[in-house]
Amino acid sequence: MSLSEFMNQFQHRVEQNLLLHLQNAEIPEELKQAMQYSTLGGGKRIRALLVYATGIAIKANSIYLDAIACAVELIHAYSLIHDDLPSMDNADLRRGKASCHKAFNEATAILAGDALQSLAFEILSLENSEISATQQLAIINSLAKAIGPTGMVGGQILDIAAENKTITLTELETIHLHKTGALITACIQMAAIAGNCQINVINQLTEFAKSIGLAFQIHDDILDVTRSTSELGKAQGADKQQNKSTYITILGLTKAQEIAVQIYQQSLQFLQDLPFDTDLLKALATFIIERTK
Ligand code: GRG
Repeated sequence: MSLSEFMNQFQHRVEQNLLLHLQNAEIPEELKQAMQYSTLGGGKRIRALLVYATGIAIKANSIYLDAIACAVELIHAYSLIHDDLPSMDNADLRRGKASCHKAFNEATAILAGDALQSLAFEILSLENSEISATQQLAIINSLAKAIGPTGMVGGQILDIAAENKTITLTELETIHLHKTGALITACIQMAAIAGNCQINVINQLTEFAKSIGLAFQIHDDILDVTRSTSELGKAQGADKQQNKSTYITILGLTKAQEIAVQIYQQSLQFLQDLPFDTDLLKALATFIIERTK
């Protein structure tokens, strides 16, 4: 399967599953509208694609992969809603349309984010005959850890604290690894757990994920200065406006681009000795550092 066939097929698949979860639940109308608005019909679905690409590589059961793919996209949508809030990045535009608090209001946006987060865990914890309860628990633990105080939310507070300050490259790497990398890493780890991988394989995939998660965020910072608002579907130059340190402000654009490529190449090394076909994962990694939005 080519990368574009894979992407089309599985972007559609996660979209359909998200729609089912959001349509069928009994949710108060205003909240449901806000949750659907921020989750459906937008986004590259990279996190879900990483789940499926890992699952395909290790031949994991696809029914539970659907639950994991939905969960990571719900968590991602929640993080974007909260990231855009006036008290955070104060962004008016997301995925080419008004951010959630602009389209609805701040209280609804906060609650929609909260509700998406809970829904993700509800879906992961639904009884499923295709997976053992022990695996399910490990998967839920992996996600909870990745997005909580020692993961994404921890990274977000470090990111806020670093505004208007000059920070070191190591400090910036720590922010990226937590704020963005932890969820990306969990996508791959959860699929690996669902596929009953041995610990050494999970560790190897985790190293790949950490590297590609870091390359993803460096490339995101590069796009912020090299692409237009209409190309990105979100405000261009947002990092500069908020006086944030990035790989570009610390090292300059050319060096930042070189480092993103180096980290991407390192990530591929971690796939080298794995005893299964990792072509889709490699192709997705390439997409991550070549994407234009
Ligand atoms: C307020 C409780 C509370 C938590 C907030 C906001 C937050 C926690 C964490 C933010 C983490 C965050 C938003 C990271 C963003 C990383 C990033 C580059 C997002 C863009 O991802 P893409 O390009 O987006 O995959 P699409 O739109 O394609 O899905």
